[in-house]
Amino acid sequence: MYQIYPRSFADSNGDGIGDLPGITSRLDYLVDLGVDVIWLSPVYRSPQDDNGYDISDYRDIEPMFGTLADFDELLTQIHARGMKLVMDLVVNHTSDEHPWFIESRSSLDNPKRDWYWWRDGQDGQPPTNWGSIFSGSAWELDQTTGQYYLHLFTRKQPDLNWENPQVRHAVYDLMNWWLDRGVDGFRMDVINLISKHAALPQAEVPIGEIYGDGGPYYMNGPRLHEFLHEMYLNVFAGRDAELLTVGECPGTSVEQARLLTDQQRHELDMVFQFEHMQIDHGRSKWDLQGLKLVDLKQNLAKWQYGLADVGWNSLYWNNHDQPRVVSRFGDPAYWYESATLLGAVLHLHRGTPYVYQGEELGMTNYPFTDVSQFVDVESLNYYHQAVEQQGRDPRTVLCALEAIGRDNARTPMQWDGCDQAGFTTGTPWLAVNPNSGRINAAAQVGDPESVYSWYRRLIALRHQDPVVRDGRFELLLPADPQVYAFTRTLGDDRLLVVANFGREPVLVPMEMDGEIVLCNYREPVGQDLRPWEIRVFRQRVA
Ligand code: TEU
Ligand code: CA
Repeated sequence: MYQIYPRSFADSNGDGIGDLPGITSRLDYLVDLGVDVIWLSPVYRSPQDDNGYDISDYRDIEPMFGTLADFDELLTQIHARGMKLVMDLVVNHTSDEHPWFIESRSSLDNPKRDWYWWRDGQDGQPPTNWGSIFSGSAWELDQTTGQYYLHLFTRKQPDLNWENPQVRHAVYDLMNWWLDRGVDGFRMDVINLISKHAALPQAEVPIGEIYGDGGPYYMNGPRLHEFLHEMYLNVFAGRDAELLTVGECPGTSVEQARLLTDQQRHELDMVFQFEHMQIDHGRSKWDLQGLKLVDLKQNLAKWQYGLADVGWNSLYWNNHDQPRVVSRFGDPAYWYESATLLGAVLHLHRGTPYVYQGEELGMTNYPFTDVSQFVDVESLNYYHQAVEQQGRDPRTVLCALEAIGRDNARTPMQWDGCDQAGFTTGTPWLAVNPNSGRINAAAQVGDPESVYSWYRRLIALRHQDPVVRDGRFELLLPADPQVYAFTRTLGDDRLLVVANFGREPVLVPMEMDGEIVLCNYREPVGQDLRPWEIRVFRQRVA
């Protein structure tokens, strides 16, 4: 799956913002890469408080991205090339500018009052002490009726009340509207947050924090499986098209993922979970602690073993919420070697690999130097809360924003080495990475030794080799702090993957034999692995 963040992919009309015709103009690049499915981040009408994850009309296109006619043309062109399109469905919350919320907030007895979570405060305090995932309280006082409404994200993203069957059926209706339009499925935004503990209890306040962590009361809630199965019955059952459902599920365990993706249960096809994306930080994403390879291997293996016989994994390092993996887990001194090693390690696991726009080029984090350069609401909210409310050192907070802020993933796609990287003829909404002269598609497409060509080979290998798709995973050398080694076995065929996750040459304490399938150096030499070297062997099982 290839994720497109429409704002930053390709601008066709020079306003500095990516758009649907821009995407259509670049489809052949995706075909050449070998993409099967495109995941399109939201393009619905939205005030853009959270860059489209705050929807005000589910049945129309945000004018800055184009029109419904542009969408239909894009979908036609995607299908004409044998690819599929999965829409990003954001139904845990809407925008506060959605007509449903405008009606709901208008009075205590409005018929849509119960479509959202409205509660009275207590002694001037919000109904619960929960914090928003985007800082501040998870409750906003509404002057019109003097009640508070729940928003796990920004105050412009009020949570829908899924306890209300009218809400659920309104969502199923809009999902059917898009499937009838020809889309091939949905990536469902934070879908495991839709079932809340209806009593909305007070939460524990972690040491040093202002707000409580309401997660135990809204993550993987009591009716989640019921709601997802009801969604299946009302939307997907009975349709003969081959449809795909991916649930973004922060805080989901392997056990829960097995239930969510067990095909006998008809809930989801796969989950997109976050555990491996939290390996390098403490309780909060801003509390950076660096990566320990042993922890990463252990976590990915846990998910490989956990979903080996039931369920299915999403495999990703990058998306629009995560910094660029070559900057986060790789090594700038070995940019090509670490970018290609990271790609191969991921793609050779069992599950569906996701390529986030620009990852196939080895795009890196942006060299931020000042808080004024950030635009992401999550980063800005955190900065103000940490510095102004909690008195934390602005320089330390800025370092965290620079390393893990979401703007790193949202700088414009680097198409060529020309002005604005070929992304726009205007001024981009977010600055282009200054390294676009060196890192860009034009410089890499057609170059057999580019990161792009390496990703193309990884995707082709998965298309050709059943061992990559179906082979059983086994982690080797689990305690080795620098070598990442594993096998994939299917019948008599085995692939052995051995990778040096570091810039020191390393002696691999095991036999490496068989036919070389992939190596990110010109050719394998001897028993030591060079800096960030990966080798993949095909073996016959004895
Ligand atoms: O993200 C889910 C989510 O929990 C994010 O807050 C993510 O964990 C965090 O940004 C990582 O640091 C989804 C969307 O992918 C994200 O873009 C939206 O902002 C969010 O939901 C609200 O819709
Ligand atoms: Ca545009």
